[in-house]
Parts: sequence; C-alpha cells; structure tokens
Amino acid sequence: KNTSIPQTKTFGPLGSIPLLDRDTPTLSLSELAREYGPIYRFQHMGGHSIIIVTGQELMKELEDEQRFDKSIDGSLQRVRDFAGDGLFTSRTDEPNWRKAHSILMPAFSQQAMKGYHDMMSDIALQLVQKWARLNPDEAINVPEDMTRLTLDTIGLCGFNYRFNSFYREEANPFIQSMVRALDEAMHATTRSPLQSKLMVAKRKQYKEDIESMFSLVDKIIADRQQQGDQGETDLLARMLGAADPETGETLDNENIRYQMITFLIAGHETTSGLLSFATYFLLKNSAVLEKARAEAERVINGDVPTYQEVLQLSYVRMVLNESLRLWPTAPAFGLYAKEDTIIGGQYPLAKGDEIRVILPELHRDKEAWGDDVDEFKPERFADPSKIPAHAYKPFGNGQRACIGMQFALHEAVLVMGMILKHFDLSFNGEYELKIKQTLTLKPDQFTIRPKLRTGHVPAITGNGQPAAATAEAGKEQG
Ligand code: FDE
Repeated sequence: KNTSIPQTKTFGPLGSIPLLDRDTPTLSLSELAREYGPIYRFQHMGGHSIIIVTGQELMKELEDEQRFDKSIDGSLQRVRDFAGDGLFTSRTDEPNWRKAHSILMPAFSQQAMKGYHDMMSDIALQLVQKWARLNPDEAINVPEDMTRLTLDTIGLCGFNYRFNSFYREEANPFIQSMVRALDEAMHATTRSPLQSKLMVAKRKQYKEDIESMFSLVDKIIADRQQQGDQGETDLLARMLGAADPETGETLDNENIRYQMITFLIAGHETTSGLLSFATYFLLKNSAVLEKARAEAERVINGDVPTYQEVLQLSYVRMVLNESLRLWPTAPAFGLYAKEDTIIGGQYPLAKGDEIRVILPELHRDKEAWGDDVDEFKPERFADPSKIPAHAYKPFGNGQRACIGMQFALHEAVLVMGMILKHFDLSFNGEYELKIKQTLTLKPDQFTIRPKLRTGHVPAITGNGQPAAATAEAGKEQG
C-alpha cells in the first residue's frame, strides 16, 4: 500500500526554507532527517520540492541507474554558469559528458598516479618546508594551507601551471573569484527571484568573477596551443590531444575551459577539506595518531614517500576513509527519477522528482555502521569486504561517481604520511569543531602548531626531484 512521504513544516510562500541555516544548509537537512526519518520531502519556494534520503536501504535502490540518474538542479545549475558542460555539471545525456568521461578516465587511473607522483611530492614538500621553518609561537591555519596544497597540486598535475600559493599571504586571485562564485551559487538557491534581482552589486561581482576565471584558463589553453606539444603528460595535454575512442572526436576549446575550471573546483576544495578534517581527527584521537605515525615511520624511508610507499600507507588511508565517513567534504548529491516508480516498497515517486542524498546522515546509519557511529574508528575500513557500501558514498555513485578519487587519495595519503613522519602536532589553544559550508565542508578557523620532529628540514636534491623519488626512478631504470 502506498504512503506519502513525510513532509517538512512549511511557512506559506517561503516553503520550508526558514528551517535551513543559510550558511550550512546541508547540516540543517541532516538535522531534519533526525526529526522526519530517512526519507522526507522538503518544500522549496514556489511549490518546488525535493526528496531527502539518508538511509542505506533507500540508497540501495537509488543505485539503480535504470531508474535514477544524476540531476543538475539547484546550486549545480548555478555552477554551470562557470563550469558549463564540464564533467561535474553536465547531464548524463549531454554528448560532452560521455565524450569527456571516456577521454579522461585513463588520466585518473591508479596507473596514471605514477605520472603525477613527483609533481604531488613537489607541492607536498612546499607545505612541509613551510611548517618546518615556523617560529615557536607561530600557528598554522589548517584549511588555508591544505587549500594552498591541493590547488597547487591540481594546477601542476592538471595544466603544468604553478599557482605558487605558498608564496602568497592572500589566496590567489583566481581562487578568490572561484570561492566567491561558489558561495554565490550556494546562497542564490535560498533566495527568491526578487531578492536576487535586488542584489545588484552581488550580480556584478559574480559576472566579474566568472570573466576572470575564464580569462586565466583560456590563456593557459592558448599558450599551450601556441607552444605545441612538448611531451607534457598533464591533463591539459590529454584534453588537447586524445580522441574519444567511440566517436574519434576531441574536446573543443570551450569544453576544455569548462573541464579545467571543473577540476580546479572539484580537485581542491574537497581534498583540502578532507586533509583538514583528517588532521583534526588525528589530534582528537591520540591512539589513532600514534598508530598512523608508527606506520609512516616504518614505511617511509626518505623525506618523501615513493609511489610504492604511498600504496603501503594503508592505515593512513583508513584514517582518510573514516574522516570522509564522518565529514564527507562533498556532502550531498542529487538524483532524479527517470520514470514513475516506488521506493522503500511504499513511497511513490513521479518521473522527474528530485532526490538529494545527504551524506553525513547516510554515513551515520546505525543499521549499517553500529551504535558507535559518532566515534572515529579507522579500523572500520580494515577489511574492504566489511564496508557497508550502500551507506558509504563520499565519492558519489555509479557512472557519475568521482573521477578524481584515486587522485585525491594518492595526494592525501602522500601528504598525510609526510606530515606524520616530520611533525608533532598540537591544537593551537582550545578548539571546538565548527563546520563551514561552501559547496563543500571544512573545519572552520582550525589552527594547529606543528613542531618539526626529525631535526632537519626535508629537502629536494640538486636535480629538482625529491630525494626519495629520484632514488626510486633510478631503481626502475635498472
Ligand atoms: C564527482 C564527485 C562526486 C559526485 C557528485 C554528484 O553525483 O553530483 C562526489 C560525491 C565527489 N566527486 C567527491 C569527491 C571527494 C573528493 C576528495 C573529491 N571528489 C576529489 C576530486 C578530485 C578531482 C579532480 C575530482 N574530485 C573530480 C571530480 C569530477 C570531474 C566529478 C564529476 C564526475 C562525473 O563524470 O560526473 C566528480 N569529482 Fe570528486
């Protein structure tokens, strides 16, 4: 027998919007799930509603790609203003999604990480060297430095471009534009059309920010096209050169621009949040910290881990997985029903109905994880066959899942391993976790005091390569 989906309280023409904290809408949706259950209908303004899902049994059904597909509504629709039909913001039926997906998959395989390893190490060393040279009374803002790291890493591996964020006090101007534009994309969804119209200054700023992003990226593309193929192995080279095996076509320049902006957005905010939360959890859980440190000391021989050593840091990887469980930095994804259907054996959905999976709650489903869901326990990930896959979606689902997963994890394990090996960490005074949401989540105002423990500043050898990576390359050649 069909039942209707529980619905949130409404406030006239405002719908249920007053129930949301405008700065952290996803956290509000998580809280509402505790009141209304694992599925409920949230009423937006103007009669438009979305269905919120937070339970593993329902998620299992949503994995069916015959019945459900990724939706591009709400804030993602806004992000299209600057990410166009790039991978993240294209509909699955747009020709450029499949084309770019086929062309770019090989560039994100585990195998491809070998090619990025030295570039990732280069940037990780910049972070470690900065931390090693602090005066005793200086603190580090963790999300800020992690953002420097992840932005510079995707810039270098993606386009052979150096944002050089460790040499600037302020965020790079490109990033300032991007962060403002993303913030605007998130906030715009909770405003009425009239309210938006009245915000003239905001709209002007938004337009300028988009233009400045386009001009930097278009220049990088033009410079590369002018200079011709010089054997680069980055993502840009692949986008300019590789053809879709199915159609034989390459990506056009406009789409390459959108992909570059997409990788910069997707590749840095999410990964920097991950590294920041993981640092926080390590500081909060000293037994975990000691275990991870012991592994880093045992596995990493030089100052910088080799590609192989990164793969061996399995406990560090579990720490990152558990961190993504409690605070998935991309905290939600959207789907729509492709046909009229019924889920949970009782709830009818109409074709086109919008669904939003809210991950912090899904990842705390007690049926899947047990009663200790709120505790930080990396050991949950020790045996891959015991991970409740339907209740763990930090990288999304199915064909529209994150293409950058291996990339993000390789980078994060590498830098976490280095931090653990080289530093003692402590909070900079009292800290109570506070979440900041843009489109992604981060720990807000989180500062620490790293103290060098190895006695020497980790360094790069004469030929520009990290010492350990060079030794490994030498071994491989013979
Ligand atoms: C994607 C993604 C996702 C899904 C979303 C939806 O569905 O809407 C998710 C959930 C994610 N992703 C997550 C994440 C996390 C982290 C740490 C990351 N992520 C990272 C990264 C890096 C890079 C480069 C990336 N990432 C990228 C990406 C892309 C391009 C995408 C789209 C795909 C398709 O095809 O759709 C994603 N990513 Fe991520």
